[in-house]
Amino acid sequence: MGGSARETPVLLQSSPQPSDMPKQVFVLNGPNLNLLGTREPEIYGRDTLDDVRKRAEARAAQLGLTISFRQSNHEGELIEWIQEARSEASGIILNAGAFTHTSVGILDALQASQLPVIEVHLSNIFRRESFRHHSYVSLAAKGVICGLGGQGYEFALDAMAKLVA
Ligand code: CA2
Repeated sequence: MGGSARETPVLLQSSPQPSDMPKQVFVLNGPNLNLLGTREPEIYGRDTLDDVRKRAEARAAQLGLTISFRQSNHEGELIEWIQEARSEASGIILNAGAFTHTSVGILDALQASQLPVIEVHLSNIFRRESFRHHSYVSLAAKGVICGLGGQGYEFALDAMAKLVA
């Protein structure tokens, strides 16, 4: 029955589910990276960390990701952020600065997070002093990008978008 009567379309509207929401990536920066753009431009370039952050945010938006971009000079604070990422983020992009070469604590936190990790360095650590050739972070990283300056963060986001898709 009902012949020509049109059925009223029912709009099924559900509240946003985690899978509909943009995925968040933590972009964490370690000691002295707040000095970027002020000294040693021949090694680290002329961009400030704020310039790097703005470009990373723009790339993340193109990729449909949100980022939380942070810097700390304190190992414990970086470890707390990595622990926070377990519940708040889908992946971690990390330039641990000098802690890269020293911190088993950061390695343990990354491994405990079970999140995809991409390690970034502005400089090519393999063209520098031998103590920079070893990275604890690499043991927990899916991949490493180094030597490409601030652009490395954008490449890391491109890769992370695929890893968390
Ligand atoms: O190349 C990188 O991104 C590093 O992670 C930077 C660290 C260094 O200890 C690592 O071996 C490689 C140092 C960051 C210090 O950044 C400064 C920037 C401007 C002026 C002084 C320090």
